[in-house]
Amino acid sequence: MADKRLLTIQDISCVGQCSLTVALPIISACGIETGILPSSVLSNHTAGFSAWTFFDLTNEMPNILAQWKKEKVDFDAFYTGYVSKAQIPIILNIMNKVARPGALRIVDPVMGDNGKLYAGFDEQFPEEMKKLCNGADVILPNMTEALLLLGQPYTETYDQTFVEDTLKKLYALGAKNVVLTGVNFNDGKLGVACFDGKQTQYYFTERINVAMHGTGDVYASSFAGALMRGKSILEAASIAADFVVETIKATMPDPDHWYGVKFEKALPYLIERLGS
Ligand code: PXL
Repeated sequence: MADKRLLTIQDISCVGQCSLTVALPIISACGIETGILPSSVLSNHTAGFSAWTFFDLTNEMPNILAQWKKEKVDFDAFYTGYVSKAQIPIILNIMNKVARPGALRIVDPVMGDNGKLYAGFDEQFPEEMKKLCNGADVILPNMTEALLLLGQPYTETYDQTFVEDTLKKLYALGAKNVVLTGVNFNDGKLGVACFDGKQTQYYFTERINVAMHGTGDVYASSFAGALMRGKSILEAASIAADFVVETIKATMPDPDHWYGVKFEKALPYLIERLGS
């Protein structure tokens, strides 16, 4: 039996500890072979740096697919992150063409945070992102992305009824499971809400009151790795939440480290949590 192989599709931000520079090491540390399809190359990410270079790799995607088809390359899972509007139909095609039977689709609808779209994404982007969510096995939006997908205004405060209503609407976009991240009821805890179309399950950790960049990518990567290691959705969601807390704690002593989290320091914790 061939070992599991995952393909992650997102940008290379050369510096900044997000997207592929986070996903590749984390999923590999989980013991899962990780192929990459870079969607673009940036000098650094777009949150906090004053400027960046951007090289679009959309045109290379069909060439890579054609070559993979020749080599009979295929995957047990796909995990998508930061991609552009024009790439979504191409990615849907790639996922259809190089999937092993039963391949999982894990979609992190990376679009924004704190109520705002990331620089470079336009108002039409969420409409296209819905197409990637439709048919996914798991989607992992934060509250900003959830409300962008639903065309609803952003809100900082909400209650359990609002969260569960949001989960139902996200599920109706055509994903089998919804993992809503960054859920907080202003009670000192931060967590995730998982919905499989029947029940909602929550997992909370302590809320550390610092905003750190790249934690969404660290979360989705460790979730994908744990899921591929055979954990259930709730287990993977919980392990990923605890891992993110460890990465934040590893970063906090160094206030100069503003652009990302020191996830490297917490990899032994993640490996330990996954067991043998
Ligand atoms: O972490 C999400 C992300 C990924 N890639 C790039 C980004 C961001 C968030 O700002 O700028 C290039």
